[in-house]
Amino acid sequence: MSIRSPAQKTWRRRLGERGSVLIEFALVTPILVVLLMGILELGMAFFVMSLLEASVREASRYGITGRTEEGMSRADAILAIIEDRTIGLVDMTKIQVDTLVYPNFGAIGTGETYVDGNANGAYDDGETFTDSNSNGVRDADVGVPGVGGSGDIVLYRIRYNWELLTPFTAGFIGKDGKIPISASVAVRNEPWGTTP
Ligand SMILES: [Ca+2]
Ligand SMILES: [Ca+2]
Repeated sequence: MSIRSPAQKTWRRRLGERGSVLIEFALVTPILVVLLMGILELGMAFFVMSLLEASVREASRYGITGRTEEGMSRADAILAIIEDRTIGLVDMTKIQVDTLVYPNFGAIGTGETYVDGNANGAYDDGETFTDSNSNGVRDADVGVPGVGGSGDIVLYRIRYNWELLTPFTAGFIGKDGKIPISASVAVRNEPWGTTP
């Protein structure tokens, strides 16, 4: 029979405590890492979102002036502004930039009016509609693609799927490893008239 001194007992107890601390640490560390990665991913997505919002505002500020750059269409100049303001973080081949012209601010996001013949609350083929943009089909959005002329109301809209940097966080953030981001701004073009 061995008799342990009080010092040995304290030592063993401390070893035991240290062991359980190590086990707790081993259990908690992966959770902390995932949590940290999640925070970093969300932070990055918010950063890209703020860049996209700033870029769409900047693009619209250029657009309302009606100014054209040498050898570049206004639409291309708008894309160039967005590319420049997103500091290379956005894949310009995957971004969706729409500029839509509306008859008034209230029309933004509205569809062409129709008579709901079968009263199902939705437009169905064959129901009568007002073809306000004269393209022969009923549109769910009355906006006409384009950057607009003098005094026109234009909606600038960006849609982008930000890809997560760490695929293992996809389990609890975003959709299929991506975070959909959209930014839009509606402006009225300055009345630049026609050049004499
Ligand atoms: Ca209907
Ligand atoms: Ca139409």
